[in-house]
Amino acid sequence: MKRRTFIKLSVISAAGIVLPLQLEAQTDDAPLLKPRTLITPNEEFYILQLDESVELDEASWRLAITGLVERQIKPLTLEEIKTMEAVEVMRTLKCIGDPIGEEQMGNAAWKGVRLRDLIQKAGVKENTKVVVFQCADSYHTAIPLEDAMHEDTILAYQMNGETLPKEHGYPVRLLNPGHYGTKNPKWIVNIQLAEKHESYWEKRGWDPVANVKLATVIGTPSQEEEILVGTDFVVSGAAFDAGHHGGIKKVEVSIDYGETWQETEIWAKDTPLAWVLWKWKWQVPKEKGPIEIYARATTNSGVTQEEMGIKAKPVDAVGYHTVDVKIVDELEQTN
Ligand SMILES: Nc1nc2c(c(=O)[nH]1)N[C@H]1C(S)=C(S)[C@@H](COP(=O)(O)O)O[C@H]1N2
Ligand SMILES: [Mo]
Repeated sequence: MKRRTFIKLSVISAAGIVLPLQLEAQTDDAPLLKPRTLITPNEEFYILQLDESVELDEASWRLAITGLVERQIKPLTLEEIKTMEAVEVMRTLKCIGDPIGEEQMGNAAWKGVRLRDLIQKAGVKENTKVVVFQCADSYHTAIPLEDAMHEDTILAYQMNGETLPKEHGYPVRLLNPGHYGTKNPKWIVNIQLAEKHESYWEKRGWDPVANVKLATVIGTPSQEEEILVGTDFVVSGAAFDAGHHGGIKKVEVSIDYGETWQETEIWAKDTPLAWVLWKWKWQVPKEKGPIEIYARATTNSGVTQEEMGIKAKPVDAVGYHTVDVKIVDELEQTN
């Protein structure tokens, strides 16, 4: 089996402590797992946006910092931003609006600058409460000033070692730790300091805070998959708490409706701001029939996911992800 190597990153957690890195994303089951790598390749990273991707070109693009600033500064070019101190982080992005288990979620290594370094160029007037991002596709969203000034809040121009792809916000997008995709705007053209702002999705009933909720997703098997009796099957997936509960401590699986739980192996992890990947070798029963697989995570702060799910709006769905499979004595090749 091919061994995979990953970029070494120096990562600082949401709490500001430097974390020991564990980048042992190597496994013999790799082709059977989903997700199959700690870092999602750019081509496989989910895309979610109001409309088509915006095509911006470096020559004419500028980043303006306006509103309650202390000094009017000339809008910045990408070149100028790239001369600033760069930071590299690993971050998982997740959409707020997905049903349990159909998570639009991906993990990448990003490079960029700290947002606060940019904001400080213009200075912050005392009455500033929020930082508003105006984007080239007419999307707009605001985050509290405190979050904007956090050292982990990054304006990224690179993704997995490549120039930030058009689909993911070229030339710059925000990475706002602990928050759903809605608070990670792409194609930013204007950063505005303000007293208040009602963002695009808030106007449509979505949670203005958008803190990521603890969630576990089962990647393999898939819904309604047929599995052969008496074989070994690798159940796998991801879990993520975006650092809100100190990261994921363990992930468990149940095949008896939550009566008993089996601890899985966490085979890849990094910072609490990135997902953990888990797998569990299941000895499939010898009898045919339907089976429901449950998965749940427990965090380092001792929180365990609960069974009850709630539907999307105004916050993301929470609860177990469950997958129904059929144990069969013969695998049909035809469907
Ligand atoms: N400019 C802009 N930024 C945006 C959006 C958008 O529609 N326009 N969608 C947001 C949503 S809802 C999500 S989940 C993430 C998805 O980021 P990705 O497409 O890079 O995965 O982008 C966010 N940033
Ligand atoms: Mo989203």
